[in-house]
Amino acid sequence: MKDRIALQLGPLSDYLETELARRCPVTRWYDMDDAGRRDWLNDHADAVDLVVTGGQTGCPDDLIAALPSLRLIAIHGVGYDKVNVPMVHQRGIYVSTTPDVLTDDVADLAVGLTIGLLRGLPRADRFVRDGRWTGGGFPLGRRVSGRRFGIVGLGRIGRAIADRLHGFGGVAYHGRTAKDAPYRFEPDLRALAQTSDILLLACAANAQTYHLIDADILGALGPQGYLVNVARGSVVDETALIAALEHGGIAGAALDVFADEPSVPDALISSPLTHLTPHIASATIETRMAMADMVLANIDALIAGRQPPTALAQP
Ligand code: 8YV
Repeated sequence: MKDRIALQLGPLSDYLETELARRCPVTRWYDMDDAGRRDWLNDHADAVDLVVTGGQTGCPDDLIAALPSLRLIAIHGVGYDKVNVPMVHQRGIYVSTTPDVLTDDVADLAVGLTIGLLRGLPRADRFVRDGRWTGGGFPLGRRVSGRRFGIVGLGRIGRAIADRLHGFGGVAYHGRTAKDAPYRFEPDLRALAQTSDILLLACAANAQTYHLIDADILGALGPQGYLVNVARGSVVDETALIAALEHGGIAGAALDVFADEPSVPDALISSPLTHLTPHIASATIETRMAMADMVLANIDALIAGRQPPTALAQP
């Protein structure tokens, strides 16, 4: 039987890389240039039955098409927006993700970003470090408790955010359907934005949610409203967001995800109204270990000829 080769599309933790290498030969796709990739595929394409990738990296269609023996795309993450799932499923290829284990961390970061944004924590920290405290007090922030929180997408992560923010104030949510949850469902996103002080994005990225938050929704959120995004950059029209921040259309935005990671528009970096983090919502030692173990469990199942345990359902 031919050797299985795993194609690794982006950097992974040392632990996951070590464990992966114990199971099969691994090739780092992201270390090769275009010519190197072409040559490598000429010699090895047929031997690749596994792709390991991150949620924000996914796997491009042309690479999938170039791998005739591919059997599993193991995503180290919960988002599968960068994988053409219908195309992959049509070929009987599994796509696995790492659900549940990252839910709490992502929800924790959403709350942290909310507090950081309204209370100005990044700037307050810099204020102390720069020795400016002796020259006077730090400007007042805005209160978090008692606010109206609007959550877009009440899936696992949205629900965990809602359960945490319920301790701070009123929670309402928008999604395709009402969920069995003790929070007010708002079928109209514009109305949710209008009646929320803080709009938090926790929906999946797909064609329906692409630029869901546009100039109109930001206008409904209004000059006193804040946006928090731990979903995907594609959910927000970044140009409209920048315009809203520049013209006082909204009060501020906390963003863990961006349209074109890892590049972040200068206008967001230089804005005094933003709180930015580098896509770290699931990035804790504990969660990344659990995510790695879940990726390995899916690979082990494939090797043993079983269905990967957290494979997306095939039609
Ligand atoms: C990770 C993510 O940062 O779960 C996702 O979809 O985007 C994040 O948890 C990423 O997948 C790390 O590889």
